[in-house]
Amino acid sequence: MQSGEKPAAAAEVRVLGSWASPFVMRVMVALRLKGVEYELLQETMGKKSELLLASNPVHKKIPVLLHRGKPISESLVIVQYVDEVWPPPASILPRDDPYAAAIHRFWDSTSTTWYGPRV
Ligand SMILES: N[C@@H](CCC(=O)N[C@@H](CS)C(=O)NCC(=O)O)C(=O)O
Repeated sequence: MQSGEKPAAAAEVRVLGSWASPFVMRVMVALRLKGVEYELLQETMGKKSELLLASNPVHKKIPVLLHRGKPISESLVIVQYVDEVWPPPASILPRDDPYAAAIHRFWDSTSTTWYGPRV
């Protein structure tokens, strides 16, 4: 591997984002909890890249997760995807209790509305 080249695992998972965004932070925390290697592609605030516009044409916002080139938008949708794709032992939502998982999702989206992302 040449210097500066990313390992194959990180190349599979890219996050379009910025360190300054709590929504991006939520996605990075989820990936780290799962031990998933990823590459952060920094977006410049106020200047949206062509990749961002093509990957999230509906909202044109960060974060976007690119998994093997396929884009997923909205931080809570991304966290759920990460939880489903990368297996336990680390689990973000309760797997064996759909009611408990629904309550978690309720408070996650509600706290985002009230205070911004908590996780
Ligand atoms: N509901 C979205 C919110 C994402 C969001 O608001 N991202 C901001 C950065 S913190 C953004 O991209 N703002 C640019 C814009 O509004 O054009 C999520 O949870 O991912």
